[in-house]
Amino acid sequence: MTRAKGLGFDVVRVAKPDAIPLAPERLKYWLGQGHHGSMEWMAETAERRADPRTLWPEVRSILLLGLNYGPTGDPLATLAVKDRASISVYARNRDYHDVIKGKLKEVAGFLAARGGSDVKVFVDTAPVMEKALAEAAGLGWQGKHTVIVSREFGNWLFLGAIFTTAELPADAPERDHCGSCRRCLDICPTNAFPAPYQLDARRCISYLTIEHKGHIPSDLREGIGNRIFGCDDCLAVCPWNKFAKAGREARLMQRDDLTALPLAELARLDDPTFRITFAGTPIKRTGRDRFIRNVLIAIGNSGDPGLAEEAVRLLDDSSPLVRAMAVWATARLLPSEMVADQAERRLDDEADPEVRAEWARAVEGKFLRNASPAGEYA
Ligand code: B12
Ligand code: SF4
Ligand code: SF4
Repeated sequence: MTRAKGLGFDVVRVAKPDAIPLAPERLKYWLGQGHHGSMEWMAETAERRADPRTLWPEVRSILLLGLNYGPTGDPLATLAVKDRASISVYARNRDYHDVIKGKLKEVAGFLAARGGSDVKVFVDTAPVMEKALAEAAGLGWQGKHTVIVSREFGNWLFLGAIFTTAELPADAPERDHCGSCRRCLDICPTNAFPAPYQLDARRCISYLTIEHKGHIPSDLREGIGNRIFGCDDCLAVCPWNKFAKAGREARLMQRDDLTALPLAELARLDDPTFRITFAGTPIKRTGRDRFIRNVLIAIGNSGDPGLAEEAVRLLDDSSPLVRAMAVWATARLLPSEMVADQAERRLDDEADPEVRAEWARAVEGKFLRNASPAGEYA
């Protein structure tokens, strides 16, 4: 434990592999509702994910480690600056997977050498229900927004797990301290919680802007605002953050140059400049096209006609994902006769059916009235 803390982990606790008896049923229910959306890997790995002993039959104890990444300022401050991009706190510097994996390997190596046990390390890289196990180990409890809340660090903990064949004494589980609070549920801009403790990922901005590879359903675009990568709203409003401290891992501290980037600048990134700008961060993994799709949604939500020229320029992008959102953003910012003119110039050459459908709705003025049918790409 001392070793883990010396390496920068803020909390380390132990759970037994049989400590999450309710998890299999709850995971099954979540998948059954389709709440995982297009994250098929969640369904494919369900059996191993539901029970650590299926993933590794020899496991006897699981160390759950938390690394505090508490922000220094108000994480929601950029939401009000409409011509700037809001990037989630967790993505404002190095990819946490890389940072935590290295540290986990060091702790695991130490454990293995000291006790002669076998070990395996996991941070979001294997089918492990990290949150349920962390609650069982007493790191915190799964709040109504489903994320682990700690009485010491609030919402801002990354989780990692070390499986070991060593028999270690288990820690006591944490109990739920949400009480009658429902701040996280009420703040969600896209209504992603069908009930407390349940998240429909298909409506979550984090899923839509990071995991989802296709077009973003039109009824959810407005709620995204200027959040171009991830979302922190439900985390940031939790009253338990009053006990949070700023994170001390330098590689995870926010880079000021990534905190409020101008949308106009981001809209101009081509593939090489995108890769250079976001090298080493989690953002790089989405690829340029999905990223520009998100930036165009923010442009469409900016209400700033000065940004219309960026959207118009991207109407001729080689990616249909980008063209479709350029149509939407253009239709939100330009008067209808100008939208019709842009459509007329391009429709003859537009072969992609989804971009054509987007044009059809734009010309009908549906986006302006925000009356397009829900979830046409869902
Ligand atoms: C898939 C995934 C996502 C998906 C789905 C999120 C979700 N809630 O499941 C998406 C892309 C939306 C996502 C978003 C985010 N994620 Co994510 N994600 C994961 C991942 C890979 C798996 C989570 C999982 O198993 N989901 C399946 C469902 C079934 O799990 P669940 O919601 O926990 O289900 C429980 C509850 O529903 C509960 N339950 C159900 N009914 C009831 C009833 C009652 C009464 C009670 C008490 C409980 C209860 O029981 C279920 C089982 O425990 C984990 C890493 C990992 N391997 O664990 C990271 C992880 C959860 N993500 C993380 C983070 C940081 C985020 C974001 C904050 C990123 C961002 N800023 O954009 C957001 C937060 C959004 C949110 N409110 O959850 C961290 C959370 C750390 C923490 N402190 O908890 C993790 C653990 C990664 C890590 N290693 O640090 N994520
Ligand atoms: S991360 Fe944002 S969109 Fe997702 S559930 Fe939380 S508040 Fe809603
Ligand atoms: S905001 Fe309130 S309901 Fe949500 S996790 Fe925090 S304490 Fe629980």
